[in-house]
Amino acid sequence: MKTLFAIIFGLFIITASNAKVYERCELALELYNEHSYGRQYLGDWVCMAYYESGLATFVKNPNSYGGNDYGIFQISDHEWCRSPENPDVAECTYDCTSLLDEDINNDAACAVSVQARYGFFAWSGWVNNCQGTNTENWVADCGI
Ligand SMILES: [Ca+2]
Repeated sequence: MKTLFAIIFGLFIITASNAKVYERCELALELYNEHSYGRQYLGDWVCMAYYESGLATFVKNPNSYGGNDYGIFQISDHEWCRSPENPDVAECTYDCTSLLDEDINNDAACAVSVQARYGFFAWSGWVNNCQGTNTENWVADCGI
């Protein structure tokens, strides 16, 4: 349902701007080549991002803490980025709005911090759809 909402919302936004939606292998290659993500868990990253955001960089959804989750990795303003709803605690130090643009450099860096603390259990999209599956299928044909 969340993904469906993200896709519908995304289609609406795309008509209004050039906001970016990644292809599956495009994301895998960028995380691997430009952000030094390990090969072993690339499938988990792509699967998680698919179910969290539909691989769209501009998705913003309400979270259970009264704030929002932002961007392709749906990073929360509860702990990680700074939003009007949660202006103080921001371990990744930057404004949540910077997680909605087409440049995923800071998204990728922050997601590593989230993953280091909680593993992929930080993301319900991963828990509900990717955990226990053969996530390698998401990147097996990406040539890496
Ligand atoms: Ca960004």
